[in-house]
Amino acid sequence: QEYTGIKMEVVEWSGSAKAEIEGKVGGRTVYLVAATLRPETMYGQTNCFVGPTLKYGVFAVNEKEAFVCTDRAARNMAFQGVFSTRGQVHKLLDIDGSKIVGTKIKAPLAIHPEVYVLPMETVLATKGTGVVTSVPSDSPDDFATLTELRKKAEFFKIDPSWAAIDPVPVISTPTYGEMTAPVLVKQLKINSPKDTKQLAEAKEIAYKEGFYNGTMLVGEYKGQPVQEAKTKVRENMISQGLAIAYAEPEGFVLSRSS
Ligand code: ZZB
Repeated sequence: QEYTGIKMEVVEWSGSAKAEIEGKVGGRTVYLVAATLRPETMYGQTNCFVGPTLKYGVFAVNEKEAFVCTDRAARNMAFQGVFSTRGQVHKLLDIDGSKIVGTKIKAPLAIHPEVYVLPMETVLATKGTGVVTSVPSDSPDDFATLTELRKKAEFFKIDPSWAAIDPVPVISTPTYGEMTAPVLVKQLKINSPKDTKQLAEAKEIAYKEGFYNGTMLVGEYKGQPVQEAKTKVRENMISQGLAIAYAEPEGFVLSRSS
């Protein structure tokens, strides 16, 4: 899989992360790196997700920057020329996903430029970077989780203001309009992030509809087909230093049967 790793710069650490990080990153700018297959949807980011029970590391990229992702992703990055010394991982510290929740970060290209990190129980440690940027307008998983978090903020130990940004229309499709994911979640009667079977089906439909029939509603490629905008947005983000290329051989993704 050829992912785009979106660099989400930390603006303000959560209280618990601040205590852990203090004095350990040597003045580096720290980014959460979110693996996405839909770079053209980045205009509609409303938050970011980490797995609350997953373990993350903060890894030095060079003297100036550090990335937050899983150990597994850092090892892959080391062999893709992401870090200053090829093949070498320089971990600055370990940190639990639950402690990163509540951190305020920048969301590159997004209409809402600053968003918060929220917990998502279905984030897989075996895929991507373990960090997922959230686009609830076009990702059924993101919409289902955001809806659940809003309903039960206290249970999930989040401040409701962290989940306050509503889905933003970024792509229009002939069948589902400007809110592909919310429409599919309703049509397939998805009530919670635990409805994994229907969510997998919704994701498949949303991917196909967006890719083959979607039109950009915002941004530099407004009015253009998603098929054309996708690679252009990706390349622009990478050349502007807002994202990195992050590849993952299919065979490494243990959770997938295909
Ligand atoms: C933003 C986004 C916007 C995404 C969208 C999807 C959609 P795949 O096909 O299974 O590889 N993702 C990335 N890493 C993880 C992880 N570790 N655990 C769970 N989910 C993860 O799926 C890749 C997509 O799954 C990624 O692209 C990411 O969410 C999420 F409008 O990033 B995406 C219809 C999907 N729409």
